[in-house]
Amino acid sequence: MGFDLDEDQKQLRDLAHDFAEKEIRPKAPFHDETGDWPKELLHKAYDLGLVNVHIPAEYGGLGLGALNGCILEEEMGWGCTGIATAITANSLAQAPVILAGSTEQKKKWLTPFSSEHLISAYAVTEPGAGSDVAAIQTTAVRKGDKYVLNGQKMWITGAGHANWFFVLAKTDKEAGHKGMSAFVVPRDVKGLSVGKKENNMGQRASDTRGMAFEDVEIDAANLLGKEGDGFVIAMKAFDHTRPLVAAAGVGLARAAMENAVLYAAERKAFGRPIWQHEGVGFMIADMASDIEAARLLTWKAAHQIDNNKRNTLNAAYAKRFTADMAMRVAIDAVQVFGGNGFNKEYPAEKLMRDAKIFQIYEGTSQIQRVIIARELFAK
Ligand code: CS8
Ligand code: FAD
Repeated sequence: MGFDLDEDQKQLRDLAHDFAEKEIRPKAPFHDETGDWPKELLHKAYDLGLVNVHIPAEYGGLGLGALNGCILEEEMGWGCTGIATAITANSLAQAPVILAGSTEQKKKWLTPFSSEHLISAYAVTEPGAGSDVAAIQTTAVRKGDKYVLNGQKMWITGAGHANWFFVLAKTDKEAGHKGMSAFVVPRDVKGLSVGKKENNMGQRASDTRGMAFEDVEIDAANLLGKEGDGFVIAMKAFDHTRPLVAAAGVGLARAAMENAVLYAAERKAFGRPIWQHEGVGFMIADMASDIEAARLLTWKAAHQIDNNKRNTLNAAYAKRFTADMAMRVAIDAVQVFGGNGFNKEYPAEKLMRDAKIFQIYEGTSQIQRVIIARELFAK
């Protein structure tokens, strides 16, 4: 077992870091202020090969694997997690196709990403059901060689720009999670509407919207796996994407800590730099050690994917620990900055607003604990 990155991984990290420093960071305040979609940055990231890296090589991707994806994601998250989420959300919608799609489906839905800048979005959550995925109400009814979808989705990242959606719907309303099926829904189908961009607290560069399906007809060939497989496909996708989300949280926490270190070395109180007051120095020592721990948990969860091991427990460890850690570190960074921490001219307040969503999306911190407890007691 080694903890050092190999030369290829270092190059990947440096490429992503350079992009985050020179391209993402300078534009982040503008996108935070306006909520504008960072289209230009997405295109640049695409041209540099920083997007869709996990698509297998036989379907036109780089097939870089989960650990490499996390290395890349941490740097982008260090740049700005709103922009990083906008850039990376494709991977969440693509994961079910990679995991459960037939060869034909993978060719059809994944290969085009290699020649065009496309967006895909993952549509599971509904106005009435987020944590409780089995309680969604959207239905898909088979009619000949079509399915007809009716229902609503909420909080769908990238929905305003997506070319296609992964959609979870009920094909049997009486069968609980066993009555759920997974579909790919192209954007340009009749009856599909996408709402306004939500005005969120943080990660404001990212696009989140509600959606509605009114008698939306899609080809039956767009069903992933079999009828009834949808819930497990969605869960397996989370196992693959939660480490990625955790990696972005590590990047955010690192940015908050770096800012806190610089400020605490510069700012004086009672005749010395504030870091030399134990109350401040210890806060920063906790930040540094928690970030290190979060990265190791994240890399382990990703390493398990790359080694074909079930990682449900470790993905939940990584997501829970990192989300709570990033929030705590960002709050403490505001504290280190004192009054300046509360002011928009300084970096800490944005990091604190951006951090909060890590405890909510991709399964809340409470849901990660539910998963951890169930996995432990199942043993
Ligand atoms: O409902 C589950 C859950 O995970 N809830 C959280 C929902 C969530 O995470 N939503 C996120 C939406 S997407 C988002 O926010 C994107 S943000 C943008 C970021 C982009 C960056 C890339 C639950 C609470 C864990 C479980 O629900 P239950 O209804 O209690 O189901 P269970 O009884 O646990 O399980 C039912 C069956 O499914 C099987 N299962 C469960 N998990 C797994 C995994 N792998 C394989 N199979 C799984 N992980 C389980 O074994 C049960 O099988 P049975 O054979 O039926 O007994
Ligand atoms: P609820 O499920 O109503 O939960 C409310 C509170 O109750 C939470 O604190 C929760 O932890 C707690 N709670 C619920 N059940 C339990 C329990 N069993 N034990 C303990 N506590 C519990 N979804 C998508 O499908 N695709 C996306 O791309 C996407 N992107 C998002 C982007 C943003 C910016 C946001 C805000 C959300 C996004 N989501 C997306 C939805 C997100 O995954 C859900 O908001 C999240 O899973 C929580 O669901 P909910 O909002 O319905 O809260």
